[in-house]
Amino acid sequence: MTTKNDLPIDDNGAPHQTTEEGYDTLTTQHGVAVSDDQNHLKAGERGPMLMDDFHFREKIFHFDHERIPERVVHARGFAAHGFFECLEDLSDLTRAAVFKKGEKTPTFTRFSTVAGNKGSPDVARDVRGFATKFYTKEGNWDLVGNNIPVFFIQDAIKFPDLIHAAKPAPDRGFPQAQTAHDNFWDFISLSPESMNMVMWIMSDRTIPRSFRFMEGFGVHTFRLINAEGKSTFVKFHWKPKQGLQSVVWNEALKINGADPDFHRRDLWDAIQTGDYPEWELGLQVFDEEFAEKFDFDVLDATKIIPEEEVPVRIVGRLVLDKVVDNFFAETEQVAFCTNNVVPGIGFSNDPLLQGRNFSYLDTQVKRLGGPNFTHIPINAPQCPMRNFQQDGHMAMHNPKGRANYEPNSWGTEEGGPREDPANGYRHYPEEVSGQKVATRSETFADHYSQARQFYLSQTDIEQTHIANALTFELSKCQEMRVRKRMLSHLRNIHEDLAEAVADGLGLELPEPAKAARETKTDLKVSDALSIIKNGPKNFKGRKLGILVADGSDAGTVKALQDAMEEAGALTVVVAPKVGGAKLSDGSHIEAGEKIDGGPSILYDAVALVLSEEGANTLADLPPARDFVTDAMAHGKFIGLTEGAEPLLKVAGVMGKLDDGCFRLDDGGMDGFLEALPKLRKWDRDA
Ligand code: HDD
Repeated sequence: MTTKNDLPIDDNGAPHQTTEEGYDTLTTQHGVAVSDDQNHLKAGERGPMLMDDFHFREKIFHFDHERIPERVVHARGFAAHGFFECLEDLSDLTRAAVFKKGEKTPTFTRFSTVAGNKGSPDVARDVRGFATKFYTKEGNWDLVGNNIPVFFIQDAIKFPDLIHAAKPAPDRGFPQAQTAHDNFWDFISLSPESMNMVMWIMSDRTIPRSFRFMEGFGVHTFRLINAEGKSTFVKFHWKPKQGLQSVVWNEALKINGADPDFHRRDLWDAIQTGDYPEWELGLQVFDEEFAEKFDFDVLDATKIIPEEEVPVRIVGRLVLDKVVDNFFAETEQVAFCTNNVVPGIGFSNDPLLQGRNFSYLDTQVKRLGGPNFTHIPINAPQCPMRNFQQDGHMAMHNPKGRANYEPNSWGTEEGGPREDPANGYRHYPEEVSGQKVATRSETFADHYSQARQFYLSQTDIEQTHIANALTFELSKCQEMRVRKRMLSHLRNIHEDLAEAVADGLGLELPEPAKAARETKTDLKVSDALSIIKNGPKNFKGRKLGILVADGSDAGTVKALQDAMEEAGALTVVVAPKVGGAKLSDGSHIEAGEKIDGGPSILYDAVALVLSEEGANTLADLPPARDFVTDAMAHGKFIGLTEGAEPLLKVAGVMGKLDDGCFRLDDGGMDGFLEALPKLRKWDRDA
């Protein structure tokens, strides 16, 4: 080993910072250059370790402390930087700078699953978190929402129970990242307030195709407050420009094995290829008068306000255009707090929101180790931050000078900051009165009407998916009383649904559950609640898997690649060998995936561009047969060439080809490309 004890001193007096080979010099945390990072210091070549080895001790000590507690919920997440651009002047509603027309505010958005731990698969059936930190000129505003506009419970005091019931059972430590177990459905079936949410979580909303193709919701009613102090109620909506899309359950199960990082990889790839995902921010604004006459309580987080009743007004856009530099520093350490609001935005009395405002700040102290988590760059505001809060673990910036209190008489130069009654945050001076009571308002008591409305607003296929999901989940419950109790609730939502699930479980229908309040049957269907009715208009941002082998037609492959490029979609070439294949014109094509690693579940549509020789080679490979049977079973549009026949035969789909399958070499190319934006041929019973 070369030792570098004689580091030359450079011009400004600091030791040379590069090695002889030109690398930056490795140093200890204290800046001391390291001479040997391969062996620890010992007494003799084969002797015991010496305590003198401060580099070894520091390195191992740091490693031992690398982990921090994972989030108690939403542990698995993925985040990206971006910006929010306000497209409308909202000064009549709010004084917030973030809502000045043309204002661009830097953002950081973290998506997450709720129940699974940090290492759980991305496509678990679960609610997705959709949390955005806006680094506004007036401080940080955190909109900590989900991809579902309602929640399981009405009062924050039930949150620990809900999460305990959903997470692995305390005695056995499983099941992981799933709700298909007795504890979850036991709690849910004993909490009728969760029935609207149950409809949402049993729909395909909880198995999104990607973070990019899902909506986000602030859930609660918040307040906007204008410069005159006038308050208007608001609900926040994120609408993906890319349209809504989910996978089907059987796909989800398989994706979790094939690529547990499916969602994070998707977001990373989209941003890295410059296809920046975008959402519109929509507001539902309404006043006290509307709140008074609305069928439900606007403070009840288990209810929506249908878009048909209060339209969503689009006011801005969120663009995610930069991946993180370091996952831990940013994605892991970002600390969202619902209590982070800015002047012009305020809280309502939603009892869930009120409780959250305590929980988030509290949890960050546990997770990040102390009160100075706001000093971590990802959490620090990007506007001036001055106060007299000081000291504590990891304090990065304490108040300078002599004054660390106010009032003081040290003057404006040395005396530090002061409150600003004219511009500082003012809480909305809502009048409140009443007795101190621990009680649930009667206005929260209708638990079934909106669940029924959600169910009725779905297309047939979506209704079937809800019934199938409930059947699956309840069939994983071993307790008959849990299954039956759930069926008794379903009867209050819709008889057809209850019957379908009872039939799927092989059970008799029990008596309907006793409802706290009668179910309204006359709520209007809301198209906004369906995924299929809000799908994409084009194939942009989607992925086509092209299966090739030796002899595949070069012209067809090229035509598909060109068409996808023009559509803003990606193609992935899948071949028997990752080295690629030799095409019909003698050219060589690189493969993105070897067939074993590129199952059709990873793509939105597939093309089998095969020569007979190639199809025969693939027919011998089980993953190639699965590629085809899965694509058929999942309702994918399939482009194919005549040569693909031998593979189709062994995959057992030859006689089942339908009008979702297009002969690319026989005039079907245009039809295939036109079908793609529909994403699936639903009547194939996917
Ligand atoms: Fe929560 C994290 C969303 C109810 C307590 N929550 C967390 C995250 C999201 C949500 C997106 C992850 C933030 C991130 O990416 O770091 N939570 C919601 C929504 C709710 C909700 C939309 C209902 C409308 N949450 C809720 C309640 C409580 C909490 C009622 C407690 C009383 N949530 C937490 C928490 C977490 C959290 C324990 C865990 C990690 C964190 O806060 O930072 O404080």
